[in-house]
Amino acid sequence: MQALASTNLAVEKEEFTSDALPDFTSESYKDAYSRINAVVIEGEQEAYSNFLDLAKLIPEHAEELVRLGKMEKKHMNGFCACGRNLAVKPDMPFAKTFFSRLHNNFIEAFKAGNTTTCLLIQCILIESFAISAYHVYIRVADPFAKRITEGVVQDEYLHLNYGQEWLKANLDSVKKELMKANKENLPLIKSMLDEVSNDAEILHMDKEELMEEFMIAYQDSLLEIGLDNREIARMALAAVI
Ligand code: PL3
Ligand code: FE2
Ligand code: FE2
Repeated sequence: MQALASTNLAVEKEEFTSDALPDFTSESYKDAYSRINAVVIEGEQEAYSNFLDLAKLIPEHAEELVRLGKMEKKHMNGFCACGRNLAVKPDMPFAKTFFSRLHNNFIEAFKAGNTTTCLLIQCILIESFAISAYHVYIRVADPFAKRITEGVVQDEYLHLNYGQEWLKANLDSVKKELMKANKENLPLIKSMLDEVSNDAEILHMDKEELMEEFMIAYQDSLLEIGLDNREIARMALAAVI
């Protein structure tokens, strides 16, 4: 009786402890991975095209922005390889819909020449989202994907940093637009996270941990841009109200 009880306990621990690695070959893992992998591939692809657009908005930094954009293409290829390695076909239609609202907001801002909004969407929100997701994923990824993701996450800090520095240098004149763009787009990040949290859970990525990592990257960057605690708190609240 006692032996049975302790066996059950061991099984439970194996299944529910989030630091245990998932079974990368199970059907449920591959099914969830088909959407998460697609989201990441689509995110990298859109990031590439967003950086090319940013190069047009900030011609004096065009060379640097194109260089940053090319990194995104490499990231995309890396994540395509991760899917292939697990014999998973990414669900690209799902990912296109997943990004559509944020993508439309970026395109609209680009067409209107709203550089601040474009930088907030790509460099602050999307890059913080990527950094948080990749950090959490690295802890529970298969060895091949872990190696790829570790390389990618280093680059994402350069992307975050670019936006941060530009916004910092222009803060006085862009603050109002920054606040407005944040109010419109941070809630989209929150609902995107909600939308993939069940799939992420199957990959052993904890939702609270994802939110925590996101908030760290996001708030750190706002602090670096030069906003004060009250302004940062006000901006972060846009995610919950
Ligand atoms: C820009 O460099 C990259 C844009 C990608 C954004 C991806 C966000 C991913 C959220 C999905 C949550 C878990 C994924 C982790 C797995 C690789
Ligand atoms: Fe990237
Ligand atoms: Fe990036």
